Amino acid sequence: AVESLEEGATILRGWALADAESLIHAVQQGLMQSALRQMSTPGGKTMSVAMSNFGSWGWVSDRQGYRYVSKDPENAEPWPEIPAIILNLAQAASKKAGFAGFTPDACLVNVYVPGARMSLHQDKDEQDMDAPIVSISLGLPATFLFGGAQRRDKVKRIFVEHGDVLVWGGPARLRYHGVAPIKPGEHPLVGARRINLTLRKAH
Ligand code: MD3
Ligand code: FE
Repeated sequence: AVESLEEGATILRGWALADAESLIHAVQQGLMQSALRQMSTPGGKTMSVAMSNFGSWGWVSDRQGYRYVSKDPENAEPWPEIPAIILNLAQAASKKAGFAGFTPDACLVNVYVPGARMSLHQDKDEQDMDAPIVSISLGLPATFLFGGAQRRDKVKRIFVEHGDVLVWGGPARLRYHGVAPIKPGEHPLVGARRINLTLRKAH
């Protein structure tokens, strides 16, 4: 089912369900090369979400700030390639949502355990704000917080679960957003975790 949340924001419920096992397998393969790690914020706090990246560019955060880098700082190697199954799904979903020709060069892997959260922020580290962002949710469900153009704006809560794909672009691209603390639970394919794959055009 395709739902429009508002202009530029589309939820494709269950869009990734048929490929879920292959997606999870591909993620696990990539994480053997570039392992999950909890990054620090520029302010020195450790993020509750564990992260890694696939693609030509990977998003990192440390005391120096937020940026995209072409090599994993943990092993000095290029990040693993974006697995074809993930790339194809993101391209099909963005096309379905009205963004043809999306060519992501960055896939951020976010892994949440119960209690982990992501506070309200904007995604502003990419060079091409015309490209959408595609998010694939696997494992435990979550509540997305979808705000406005300013931090103080009212926030909508959107329940997302295993297999849901969200596409954000156009007027929704710079909205504040976040993830409420993940509730305890077990998912049959991934255990007590939520995996979010976020595909972007960084450069
Ligand atoms: C709405 N990740 O990594 S993806 C992030 O579920 C991030 O892990 C969340 O926000 C997660 O930066 C949410 C969904 C998302 C991504 C970008 C957006 C929603 C967005 C940009 C604008 C509005
Ligand atoms: Fe974000």
